[in-house]
Amino acid sequence: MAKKTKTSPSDNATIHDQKLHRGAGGELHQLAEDGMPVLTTAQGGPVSDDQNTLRLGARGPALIDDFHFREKIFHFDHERIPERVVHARGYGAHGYFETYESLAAYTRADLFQRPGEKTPAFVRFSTVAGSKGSFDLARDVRGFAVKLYTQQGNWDLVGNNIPVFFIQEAIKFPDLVHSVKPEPDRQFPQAQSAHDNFWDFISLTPESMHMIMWVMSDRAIPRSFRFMEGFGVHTFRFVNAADESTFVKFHWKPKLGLQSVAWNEAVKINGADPDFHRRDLWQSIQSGNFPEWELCVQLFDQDFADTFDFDILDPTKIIPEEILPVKPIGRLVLDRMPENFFAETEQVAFMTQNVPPGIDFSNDPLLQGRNFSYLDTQLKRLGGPNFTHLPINAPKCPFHNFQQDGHMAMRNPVGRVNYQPNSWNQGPRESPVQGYRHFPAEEQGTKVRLRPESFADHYSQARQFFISQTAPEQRHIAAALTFELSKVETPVIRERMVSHLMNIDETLASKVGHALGFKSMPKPADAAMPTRQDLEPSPALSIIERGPKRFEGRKLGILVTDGSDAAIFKALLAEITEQKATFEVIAPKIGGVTLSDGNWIEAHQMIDGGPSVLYDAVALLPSSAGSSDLLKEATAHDFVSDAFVHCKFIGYVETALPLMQKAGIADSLDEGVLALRAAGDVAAFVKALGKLRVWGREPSVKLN
Ligand code: HDD
Repeated sequence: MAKKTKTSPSDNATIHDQKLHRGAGGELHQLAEDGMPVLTTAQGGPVSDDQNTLRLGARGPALIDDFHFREKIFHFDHERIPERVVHARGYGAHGYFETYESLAAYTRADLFQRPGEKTPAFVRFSTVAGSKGSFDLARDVRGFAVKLYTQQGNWDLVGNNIPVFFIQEAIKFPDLVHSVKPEPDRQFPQAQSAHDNFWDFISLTPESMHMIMWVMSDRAIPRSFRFMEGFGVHTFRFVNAADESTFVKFHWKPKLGLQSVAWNEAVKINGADPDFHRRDLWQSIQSGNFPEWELCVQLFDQDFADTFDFDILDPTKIIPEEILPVKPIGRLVLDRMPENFFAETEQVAFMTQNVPPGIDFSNDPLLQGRNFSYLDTQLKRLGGPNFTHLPINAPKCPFHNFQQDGHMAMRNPVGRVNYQPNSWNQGPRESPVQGYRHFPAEEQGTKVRLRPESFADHYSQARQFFISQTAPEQRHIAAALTFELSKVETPVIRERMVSHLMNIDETLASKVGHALGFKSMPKPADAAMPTRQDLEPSPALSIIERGPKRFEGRKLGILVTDGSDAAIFKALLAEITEQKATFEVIAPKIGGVTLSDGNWIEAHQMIDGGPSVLYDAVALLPSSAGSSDLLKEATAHDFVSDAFVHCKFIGYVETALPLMQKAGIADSLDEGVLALRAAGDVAAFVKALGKLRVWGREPSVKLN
């Protein structure tokens, strides 16, 4: 029998003539002949051959003895868990929330007590309708779910990038979702609302009209998760140590300002890079440009609620910021990508009912229904009641209870006591002082199935949203409605929908009706509340009004060829870096190009793989010879003409003119197409990029 060799903790060792390595935890790893750890089964058994199944003779049948093959395939066959019934496609990141000031006057929530306090966070962004593998730039609501691991347990603020919702009642949620998902007989369209079932349901559900205005706006096609707002949607309560309640609405404001893409662009991005939003978040965090949002609150009391035009429990209504300003209370920074997508982003379980002491619910019927729903979905998705044992879902504060057993229990009680009260003076105890106290709201009434009358005005805020938009944004809403309804095959649904628009804005309705080819306009839809209020516009609702001042966080696409002007190229890079923006070099070959000064530069994309829809602005720097070569490339023409049509800023050198001619834009140069004659022109060009788009160009290119 071979003799065991004694090993010291840090040393490699030999047992039974095997090479061994002691790991960080003191465990011994078997090493393969080349020094790498030996491949093992899930039971830890070393594997000799992972290339061939065990069979009877080289050409014979497989043998049932092959436990390694059986285990490997068994595990593979079980890799998938059910995708989320909504918000299936998502992308998450870790970070922290930092409190600005003590909010003790309003809430006893521990995370809001001390200025500068940092609370670990995990955020998952998502689309709603598409399945897990769908594309990022669907016209859709974006989920904005935040898990804050507070010292008093996890707080999940499960919001969206739109502050209102389609329905007022949770009982309608399955109908809403069924209608927007692929139709059940044909199972298409994927990740799209442009089909009969969705618009049928919507046109029969007038309460959805306000949300529809948002979803048809550019809010539903954000440029990046980093450039969108988030909202808690419902009215919640803050409750302080004296058990006094203040109503609160939560807003996340992106530090880099708002930005969306054009629909024509979105459609092309989906083809060029279906992972556009994921890649953007990944790249910015990996490169140290950490996205940031401010958490802002609207705080109000019952007196305000009583005098406000709408019911603060109605999730289809906002409180305009001009009426009740938002107060910044902290910032959220995302600075770390998950190490494993499945373990973290897929298995993270958000639940609206996860609130710490000091945060409570209102009677919003949608919120109350949500509080009932989310636990079920996690049980279904994650397979058992112990999903809180998964590291991504476990609280980061100490926790103690007598819950035990069940599938995959990772934390198990030790000792005799697993109940209370007990005589053994052991175990955790409830604490009326420190424990969660529900706000003692006084409630009374008869049991009814009734929608309050105060929820009946479905058009006033829909109109307010529309009239708060700038002219280009209004054009986009009309174009989006026209596009979506053009995909509806049943004329009566189109008409019914336009009859609702008549109640929102007659000009919008007639624009859409005309674009759909209506011979005459339908009558306005019957309204539950016949008089529409004429609300003041709220400029805070416009994306363009809330855009950035600088090009920071955006990306310039620089088209180069061999012989491109090195001085202009270098000046561009310097200015872009100074603006804290990024760039990609697009070249005829991925191998890169040699600039006019003889220096070689690497390309990030070859022309076919880097269409201009992937960039916020473009610079055309081909040399004379390069430009004439690009004349033969369809994707090079598209690069130029798409950038122009999408109203982007374009910087160009003289030698790019033949290419611009070929792309059909050389004769329509405007203030957004800037000549880069010398390095000195570059600063002015990069400064102009902060405006992001030349919307004045839009009517001439008929973008939508
Ligand atoms: Fe929901 C997921 C946001 C209404 C039922 N919802 C889900 C997610 C977000 C929202 C962001 C994805 C969380 C993640 O990334 O894992 N949902 C909202 C908002 C709503 C809303 C802002 C209205 C204001 N949801 C809503 C209702 C119901 C649900 C009315 C049911 C009555 N939602 C669910 C769910 C999901 C979900 C079925 C699917 C996957 C999950 O929960 O974890 O339970």
